[in-house]
Amino acid sequence: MSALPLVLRTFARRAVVAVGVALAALASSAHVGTNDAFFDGPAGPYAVRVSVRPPGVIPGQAQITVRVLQGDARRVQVQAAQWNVGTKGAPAPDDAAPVAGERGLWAAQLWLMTSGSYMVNVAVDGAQGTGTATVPILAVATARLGMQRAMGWMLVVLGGVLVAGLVTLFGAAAREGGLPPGEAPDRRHRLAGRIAASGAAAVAALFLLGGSRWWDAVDREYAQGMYRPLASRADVRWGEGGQRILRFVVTDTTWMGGRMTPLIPDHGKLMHLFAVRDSSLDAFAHLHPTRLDSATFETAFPPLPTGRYRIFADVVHESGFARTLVATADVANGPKPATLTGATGDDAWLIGPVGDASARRYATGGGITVAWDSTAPITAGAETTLRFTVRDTTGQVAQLEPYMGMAGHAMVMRDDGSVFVHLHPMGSISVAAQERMLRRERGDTAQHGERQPVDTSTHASHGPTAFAGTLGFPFAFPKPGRYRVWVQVRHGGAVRTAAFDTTVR
Ligand SMILES: [Cu+2]
Repeated sequence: MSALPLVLRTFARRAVVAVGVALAALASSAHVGTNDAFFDGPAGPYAVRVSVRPPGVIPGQAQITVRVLQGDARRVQVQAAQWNVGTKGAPAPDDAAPVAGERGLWAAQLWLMTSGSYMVNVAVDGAQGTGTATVPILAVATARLGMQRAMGWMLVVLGGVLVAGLVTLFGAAAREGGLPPGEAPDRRHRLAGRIAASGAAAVAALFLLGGSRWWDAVDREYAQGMYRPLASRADVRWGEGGQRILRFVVTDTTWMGGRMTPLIPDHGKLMHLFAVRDSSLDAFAHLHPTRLDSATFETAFPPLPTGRYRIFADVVHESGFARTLVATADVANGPKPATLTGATGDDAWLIGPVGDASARRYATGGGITVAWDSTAPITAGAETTLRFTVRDTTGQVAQLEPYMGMAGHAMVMRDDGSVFVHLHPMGSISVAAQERMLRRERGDTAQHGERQPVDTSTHASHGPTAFAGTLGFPFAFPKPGRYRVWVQVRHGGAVRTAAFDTTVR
């Protein structure tokens, strides 16, 4: 009989331990610190703004809002399809519900059953006909739900009552089952009752033990499937000819394990790497390393001052999975930076005091200024548009050239590095992921993008050749704190970088 209390005690202890971690969220997700997806663009004849907040636990429900900015929508439908299954294999679309009192705003929830890369199809139907937008999202488990203390104890008590009832039942049945009513059990019957009760207790104990093992196994499997940033490292060394070289290596074993699909270029580059001087945030570079082998990337390191740098490297897998790799690099023995800002090709950097990041208008040098137009206070979790106006030497709104196919790029970082997101006017989604998904929908099932010629058609060579100097980036800051936002545009052939500080409440 001693096995039973023991099992009950371990079960109770486990339930109480589980309580301690009410919701142990990981610090990091696919972008760093947030996994929300924003898309601003066309759905056929309609202009829509789609936001998708994937669940932190899988299976879970993604929260979707669709704002029809232009056009008269009567019906909005949403559908989530896994990247490798496509729309054909996906569940039927769900109707989004119009949000009361909000014109053109629709909301829906979609179940995501397994982790991975999904496309969310948003179909709009109305006065202008029908149109669809495809938004790539990532479903990754970043949190683990614990049991509430009261619930744990309630289950322990209920389980105890059940086991006690079972033991009593078997004991009574063996002791008194064969006796005529009113007759007291003799020694033999009492012994039989005790044996039956012990047997029942032993069986119950085995069941509890098995259940506990199963529970642990499921929990372990979930924990293993949780998203975690891949281990990477970076260093800066002197190369030949006095040029500093940044090397970025993905050291995680899963990277080489063959479980991931190959990388595809985004904006024509396999990797977009950002280096930010730690804590002071006063030196910034946006670089594009080339790949030496499957796990090693290298690029020339610009003349930034010495110090410790946080490195964020964006890559996109063929599955549409866009991830940010994180590392730190110590830069020693640097030259005294000759210029405070510079660019070669698509790479650009900025050192501290070019402009005043605490002001609403930033002078990037060369007479080009960038102003942050929105003045309303920003709250964590609230969807917003970061609006900027670029002006040229004459004070007029500048005409911008495409910078890697886009009117502009914005990088948002919390001062402690716990949030880092790379945005475009079309949102936070990866264009490469979106294009790959649309192409797969059309029946292009090439699985090994790596062995295909590198796809440089990715809107870098076609698409608009000029943009107005007014930019809007849809975003929601995931948590309060102090942030720095870098905005990059191309004007007169040169990449210009502006920096802004902001506090999110
Ligand atoms: Cu880039």
